[in-house]
Amino acid sequence: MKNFIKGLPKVELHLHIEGTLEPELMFELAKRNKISIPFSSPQAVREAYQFHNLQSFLDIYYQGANVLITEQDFFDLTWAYLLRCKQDNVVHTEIFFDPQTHTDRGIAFKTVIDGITRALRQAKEQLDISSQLIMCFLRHLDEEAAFATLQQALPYKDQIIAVGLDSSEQGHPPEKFARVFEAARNAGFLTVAHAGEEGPAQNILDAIYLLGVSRIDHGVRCVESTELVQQLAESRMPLTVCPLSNIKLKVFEDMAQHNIVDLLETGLCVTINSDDPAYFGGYMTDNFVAVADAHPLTRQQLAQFSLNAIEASFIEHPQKATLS
Ligand code: ES4
Ligand code: ZN
Repeated sequence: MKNFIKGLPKVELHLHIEGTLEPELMFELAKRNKISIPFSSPQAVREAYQFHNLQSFLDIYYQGANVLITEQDFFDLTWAYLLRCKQDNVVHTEIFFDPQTHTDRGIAFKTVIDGITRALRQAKEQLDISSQLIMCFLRHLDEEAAFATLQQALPYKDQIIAVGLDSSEQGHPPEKFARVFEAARNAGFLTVAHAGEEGPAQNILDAIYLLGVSRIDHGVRCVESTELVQQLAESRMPLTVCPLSNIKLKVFEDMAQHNIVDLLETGLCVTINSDDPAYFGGYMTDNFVAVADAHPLTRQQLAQFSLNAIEASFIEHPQKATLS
């Protein structure tokens, strides 16, 4: 089954580029930029990755991003991820980036996006991997900061297909960003949002109705409302599920308890994604294998995850034409 999974063409729809920073590259960039980090070795960094919930992860994750300074750093980060995509036969990837994590440290928006998009262009030419870029707002920051970030993105709107919403879900519901998402949609961006990861099923409904999203990121807590599950199945609203992430952040006790296979069998458009692979112990193939090891799955079902991801992707979306 491992070989079948490895060879299966895959599409990734939920990947934070800052979450692909491997400890070795973190050390290399710290050295290159003369930044001190509170770890003695890459191994020590890995040992510190013991999380008990989303917030305990985010605290370490934002700290890790401090080593990213130059356009070359963002290129190197993105290129390393794209080489991993090639190994895993990921043929298309839609990548989140969090500009506020960097602009709040004095790094220019242009530095971040130029480095990332240079790697994406090179991947198209040299690796035959296509991609889209999704800009996320940090939901623990205020609406005004999100509006300022949207403003900074406007000159780059031909390079950004959608806006998203990530960071701490608890205490920061979708309604906080209803106006900025409306402005983003009016500017021609598609929208997505993390919802129903740690937050309640209501956040999924609010992301759909208040933020106008085309996909729900995570969404696994939809099962708390049978009516919502039925609605998601009928509308084929995609859920970008991240199995290893959910185990590391204790959303489920173990992979056998994960509901992704139930959701697939109920007819939802569920997909498998790696989220923050450098922190959660695995890229795309690892996530597929972890699910298949814990649940009996046919090859047809494994392939269905890829078919769902193609259906859910923003590849050649007609709305793209309105972005330029
Ligand atoms: C994230 Cl797993 C997860 N949830 C919410 N926000 C995030 N940012 C990076 N990873
Ligand atoms: Zn995520």
